[in-house]
Amino acid sequence: MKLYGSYTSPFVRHCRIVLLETAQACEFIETDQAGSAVQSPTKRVPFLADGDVFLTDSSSIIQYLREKAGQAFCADARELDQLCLVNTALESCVNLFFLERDGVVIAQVPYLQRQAARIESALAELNQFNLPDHAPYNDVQLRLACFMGWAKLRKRVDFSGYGNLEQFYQGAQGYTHFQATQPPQS
Ligand SMILES: N[C@@H](CCC(=O)N[C@@H](CS)C(=O)NCC(=O)O)C(=O)O
Repeated sequence: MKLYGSYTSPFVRHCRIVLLETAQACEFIETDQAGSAVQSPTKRVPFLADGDVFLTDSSSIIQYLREKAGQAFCADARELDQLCLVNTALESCVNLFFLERDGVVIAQVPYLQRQAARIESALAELNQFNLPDHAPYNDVQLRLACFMGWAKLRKRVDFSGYGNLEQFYQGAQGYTHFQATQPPQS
């Protein structure tokens, strides 16, 4: 089994945590944008190859890894919806990051302002969640922790108004597999 990704991607980090939690052997192949552009139809990381199986989204990869280990991914539609909410905010955040890096001024584009507003409204909703302060974490919580770690690293979100999320993140930092997958801090 081979997982293709970068050490900074929050989507890839979640997959790496699940690999550690399920103790499955998997080769990690560091892949940049040029690599993903030719190897995956999404032109993004992560993607996973395992014999005949080729998966191109972190959520399907995590479901696959959990299934292989005899574990549940999302327990029900409500939990899946929570995961989608975290993902919606995360994908908007990542898109705005790449656009700004390419010189786009978010404040000048109404649709991008909508994306920025979506991130804040999703965070306000996530801040209302009942979140644990230590492991075990479900995949919604792992995804949220990966999102927060990435947003902090890239200085994309001011979490000071989201006390519950901050408290949750402090707890997640004590989780061994979260620590082990920390992105390079430079
Ligand atoms: N929905 C995808 C999102 C993956 C994603 O956005 N990956 C980013 C890295 S954090 C990427 O490869 N972006 C490159 C690009 O958009 O060109 C997933 O969950 O795997």
